[in-house]
Amino acid sequence: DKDGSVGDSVHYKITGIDPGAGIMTATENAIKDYKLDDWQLVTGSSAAMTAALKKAYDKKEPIIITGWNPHWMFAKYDLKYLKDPKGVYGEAEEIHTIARKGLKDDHPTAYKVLSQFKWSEDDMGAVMLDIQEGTKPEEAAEKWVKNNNEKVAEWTKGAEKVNGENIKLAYVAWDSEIASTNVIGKVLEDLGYKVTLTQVEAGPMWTAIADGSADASLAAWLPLTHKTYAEKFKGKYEDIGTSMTGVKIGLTIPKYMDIDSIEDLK
Ligand code: PBE
Repeated sequence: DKDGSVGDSVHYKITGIDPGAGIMTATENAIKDYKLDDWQLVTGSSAAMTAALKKAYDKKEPIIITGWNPHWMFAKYDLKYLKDPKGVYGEAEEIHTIARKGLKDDHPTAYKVLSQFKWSEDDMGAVMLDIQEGTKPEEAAEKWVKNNNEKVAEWTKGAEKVNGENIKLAYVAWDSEIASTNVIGKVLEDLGYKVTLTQVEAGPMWTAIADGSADASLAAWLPLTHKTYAEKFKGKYEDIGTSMTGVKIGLTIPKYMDIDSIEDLK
């Protein structure tokens, strides 16, 4: 008898994001591994998910979403991850910078900056929150770059200015990657590049790096989140840097819900 259960209260739905996201694959695996047979992962987008979260949160209604850190939602709302005793969502996840083959020879300055790019959850959080509060991504990036000269100087150390060469960065419309891609786009622009930011789905993003139609992406989450993509394109891209460590994905709920573990969804 499941009347009055958590499942009942959310209609056995987990509110997800774009289908290509690694967290969606991980959640399908969680549904299998934890035997959540009645449950359904609903596809959408990051924006639709955070809108659903806001709507539920404002009314103190239950909701289960696919969440990740860094993300502004943890600053804005009191949320918690559901415990994952089976480790379906992985452990020490990192954000990597991936580049097309040949980037180092073709654009040594961009390659250098991209491989030296490294920042903290707080850094990214500041940009994300600014965007969330209505600032245009490119303006939020410009502001952050202006206010963080020292950090930017570390990324651009040894990088020589260029003269209008084109660089194409591919990214997915995840709040975290909108922030990082705009910031690095601005830094490369300041060094003299003409930068194009191309927003695509996760699969096409990896494909673009592998076939060389984009130069780099700051949106590779490894070792687990994008494992399928990394394996599929093995040998066809270069992993050139780790921009952040200690990131995380998992099922996320408001703290006012009184469950603690994915096991509690059964
Ligand atoms: N995310 C944000 C992505 C990687 C960055 C966790 C939504 C994903 O699941 O693929």
